[in-house]
Amino acid sequence: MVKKITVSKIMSDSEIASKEGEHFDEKHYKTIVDEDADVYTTDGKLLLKLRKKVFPKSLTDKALESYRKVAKAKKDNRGASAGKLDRNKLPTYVGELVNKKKCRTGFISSVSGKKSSQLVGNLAPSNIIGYYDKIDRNYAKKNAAPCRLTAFNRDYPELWDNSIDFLKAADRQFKKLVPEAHKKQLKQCQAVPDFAIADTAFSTVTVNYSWRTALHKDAGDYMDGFGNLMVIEDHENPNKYRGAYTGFPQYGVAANVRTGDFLAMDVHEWHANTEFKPVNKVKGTYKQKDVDNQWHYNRLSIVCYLREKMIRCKDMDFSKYDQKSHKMSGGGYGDISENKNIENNNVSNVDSLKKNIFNLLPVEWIKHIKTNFDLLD
Ligand SMILES: O=C(O)CCC(=O)C(=O)O
Ligand SMILES: [Fe+2]
Repeated sequence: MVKKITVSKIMSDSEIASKEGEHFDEKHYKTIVDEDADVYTTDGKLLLKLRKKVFPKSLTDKALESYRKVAKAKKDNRGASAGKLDRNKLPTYVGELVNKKKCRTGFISSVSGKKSSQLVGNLAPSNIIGYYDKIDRNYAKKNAAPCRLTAFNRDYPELWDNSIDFLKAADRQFKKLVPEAHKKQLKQCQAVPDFAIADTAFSTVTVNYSWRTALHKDAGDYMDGFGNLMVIEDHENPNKYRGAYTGFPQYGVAANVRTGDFLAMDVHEWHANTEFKPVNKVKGTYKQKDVDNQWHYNRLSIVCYLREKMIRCKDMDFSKYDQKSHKMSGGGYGDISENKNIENNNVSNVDSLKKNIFNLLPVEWIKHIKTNFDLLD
């Protein structure tokens, strides 16, 4: 019999909502789940199911090889989950801040000196792969299809393909543990088969590397579905950790998800990670900023879900859109200048020279080049 735990609210809805973007440390939590268990709220709602060691190493290794690099690229659009604005976490192209909010801000570009039309938040080593349900901003004026590949799938199809068995295994856990939600999500997902991940109930995957999320609820995913989280500790990175539990602070309960484990979780409840606790001194060459922001630990986390607006592309005739626009994606996945440390021992001298030159360019230029020209990988 799997252990059953019942939890009640220790904070009111308005109290927890006021803490959006803030961190909750391990000491906040009364219960840390670290064994097979099902956790329900007192009103009978499923909060999480944890299952330890359900994925074999052969599958987690494949996913790790596929996602390690893309997960490390930093993005400025993770909103509240990236935490309260912190200068040391903002991209270098952000100059003076305009109309600053708790987790997002407008800004004057330090490159062009002009006010940007975008809002930014703290950088986070967190990226979206698989399929997406919004037009890429860069193609907005070009009659592009609303559903599309992400840049990772466009640029690294072989890495993507190599991870499908892992995603299928995640889908089997989802089906087994939360069958009703899986059934609904599978039907909705497979209604748009071009943008479904194989025969699973997922369209999209978020991959995070050494990232401690601040208090947030996930957005943009199918409301009647359920969240699926896996962790893989990167054996090529010696910076081991304890902690970084996935917690529901309103209920005082968190789960220790480690390599091979599966967590079914209600991502529409407030959640956040506890602090990373180092096991050893920092090993390897990292920029001070990476260590300051704790982006050096070996925790890869993977969230699988269905984008809720993908259904708009059911039976869509893509011929009315610009040719192949649904197979395009702009932006690339990397903020290259933030990722000089991405190890790539196989690049030739010319490639590494090219990379070094590009790394000297302002980030906005790199983004522009990556978006509009097929020059960079
Ligand atoms: O890594 C984790 O434990 C949580 C990740 C998460 O909540 C997210 O990516 O939205
Ligand atoms: Fe989340």
